[in-house]
Amino acid sequence: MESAIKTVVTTFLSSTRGKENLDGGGFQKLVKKQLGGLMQDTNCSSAIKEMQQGLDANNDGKVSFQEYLTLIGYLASSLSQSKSGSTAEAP
Ligand SMILES: [Ca+2]
Repeated sequence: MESAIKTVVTTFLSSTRGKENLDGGGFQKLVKKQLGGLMQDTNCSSAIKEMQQGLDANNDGKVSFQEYLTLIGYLASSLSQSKSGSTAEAP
């Protein structure tokens, strides 16, 4: 559990390369490199861009740590639904 939380944090920090927010390119890289197994459309740059816009709560064009956690929460939630045998599919 602790190592998972550390991974979530360090993955974000290494992707921003010292900045506070992930820019579009950093977000593309993060999704393509780290989330290909959990998400569909990770090879499609326009799908990732749409996802980024959906996460961008304050509309600054970047993904903050809070906005990134929204994505992690969403992925964790859909993973837990699939593991618990729910028939609900991710939209
Ligand atoms: Ca933002």
